[in-house]
Amino acid sequence: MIKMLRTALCILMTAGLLAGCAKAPEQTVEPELLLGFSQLGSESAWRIGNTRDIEDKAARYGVSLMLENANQKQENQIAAIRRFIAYNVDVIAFSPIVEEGWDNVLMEAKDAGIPVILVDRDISTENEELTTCLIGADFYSEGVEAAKYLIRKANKLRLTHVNIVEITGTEDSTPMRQRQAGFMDTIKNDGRMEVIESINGDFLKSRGAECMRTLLEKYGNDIDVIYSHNDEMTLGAIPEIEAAGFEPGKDMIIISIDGGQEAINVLKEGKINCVVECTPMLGSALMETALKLKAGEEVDRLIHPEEAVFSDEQDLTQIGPRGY
Ligand code: GYE
Repeated sequence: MIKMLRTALCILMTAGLLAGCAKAPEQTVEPELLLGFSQLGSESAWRIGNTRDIEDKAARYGVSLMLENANQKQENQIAAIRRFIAYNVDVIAFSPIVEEGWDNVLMEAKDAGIPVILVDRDISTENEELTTCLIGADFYSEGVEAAKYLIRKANKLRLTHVNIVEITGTEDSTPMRQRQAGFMDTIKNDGRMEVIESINGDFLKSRGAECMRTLLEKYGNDIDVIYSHNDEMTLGAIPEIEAAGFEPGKDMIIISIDGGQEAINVLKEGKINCVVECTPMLGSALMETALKLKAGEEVDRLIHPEEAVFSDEQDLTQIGPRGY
């Protein structure tokens, strides 16, 4: 469904009309920029916050936004990009649900002369020319930060062997691949660390709960750590851990990624030990980049926002409202 924010459209009346002339011609001034954005879905607080931020910033920057939500389906995203091309938008942006399978539709955008911005997630392609840039978090370093926290925690608790279960995000998506890679690369030289199972939770709360039930049935008390690729799955897993008679944050170390308000509240309660921040506030960078492309200016190939780590090592009262 197309949602238009015609924030920059204004109608100038001619001097003739102002002078009271009956048949004054109207002159329409096109908005400075028409941006087509395909959002991948609404699976998490992160995603909803990201969509809201992009809508807000479009309004603030005077950008006319055509927003489509693909409801977690790549085919819907491809169809949306085709509609943006047919509509002849100035710039196309999209958050690819998975990395593979975009070359054909992006070639169509290129042939139509429409620049494409990747938002949040990356694609896998041989042809770098198909997109202009990526605006999104450094997921690899988020995985590294999660692992570094775990190593510090294991040192502090003097653990000699650590059984980890990993609940991963959407298969073949950039955050799933990179959060896993950063984490694995960082723990691999620490002989105490063992990932006993990686299970796919698709970034969804319901799947996080299901995965946790399966893991608890299989390993029970042997689980020392849950490394979850996003807050939603973590929030789904926690009640399952409690229902199985364990205390999350004490009997099991819980590490999450995103840093949405709900997870930060649970971190403050002591049921999550560490949350690596991933900010969804990409709207300003997106609008600025799209305006530059429209003006024919060069843009940076990669824009990573700054991100923090929140954990039980800090004074958590200092964390302000998260906004997502
Ligand atoms: O971590 C998760 C969302 O791509 C960074 O997608 C994003 C991830 C985010 O559903 O909550």
